Amino acid sequence: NLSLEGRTYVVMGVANKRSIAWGIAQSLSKAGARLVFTYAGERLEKNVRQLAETLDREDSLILPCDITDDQAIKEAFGQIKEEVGAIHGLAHCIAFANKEELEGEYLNVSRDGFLLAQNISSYSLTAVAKVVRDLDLMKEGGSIVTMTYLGGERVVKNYNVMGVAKASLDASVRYLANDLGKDNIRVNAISAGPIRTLSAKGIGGFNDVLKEIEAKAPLRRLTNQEEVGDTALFLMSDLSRGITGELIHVDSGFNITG
Ligand code: 0WD
Repeated sequence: NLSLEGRTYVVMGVANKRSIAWGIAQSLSKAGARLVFTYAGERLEKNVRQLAETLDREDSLILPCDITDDQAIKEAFGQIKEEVGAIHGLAHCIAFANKEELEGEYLNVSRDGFLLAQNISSYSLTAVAKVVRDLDLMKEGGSIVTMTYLGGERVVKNYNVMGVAKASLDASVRYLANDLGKDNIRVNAISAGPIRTLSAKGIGGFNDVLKEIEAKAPLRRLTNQEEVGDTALFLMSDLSRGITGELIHVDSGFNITG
């Protein structure tokens, strides 16, 4: 069933109340999950603590974890193991690219900008999955969910270096699913339609993209954090037990249009 009662889930990437990670946290919390939040840096700690306080339960754990730092990842997950024992799922909702490389031609991307986007937006999933397995944190099996976007499957104007990072993230989901399946750990991606968040603001022409969705998507409307959150809930629950290595679009159907 859809209940996550008695289970613990790590949610990475809450920056503010508009964050997709926060939508996921709310869906998981409503289903009875205990949550562990990790945040990138001190700047975000207050936001995350204030948001966590609005949840019905008071046993959330809140920890820093800069995903570019292997030692920081080890420490954060080591602490999670000490405090909660086993976890049953993890939502990875983290991405970054230089703003000036999210417009114009892709081929202008710098080596540093390319590697930065890959590091934060793609490699971080693999780094976390490795630590989760090394620490045997999902010893009862588990579900890892990451966030991707259509720009990794086809050319989306201005998405550029982030599209290349999402393609690498999507491929990582398949390889990780293959590696972790024997431990009963599933790995899937949600490809969300465009949602107005802090990160989305950095993408050139974002408002035009939103208008195009409303005009062309089969459902003729935008998707939102709640819809993504509920799909994450499904992927975290036993109802999705036969699904791994998959990419599910939560985009009002936009990806099927030409
Ligand atoms: O339209 C959208 N908003 C879509 C977003 C459509 C489809 C997919 N996505 C993806 C994004 O690419 C990302 O993977 O969803 C994920 C979450 O993005 P979001 O909710 O749109 O954006 P935001 O609320 O800004 O959260 C992203 C967070 C960072 O926020 P800031 O604003 O501080 O960059 O990623 C985290 C951070 O919390 N982050 C890091 N976390 C740990 N270590 C790091 C880092 N080094 N860098 C960024």
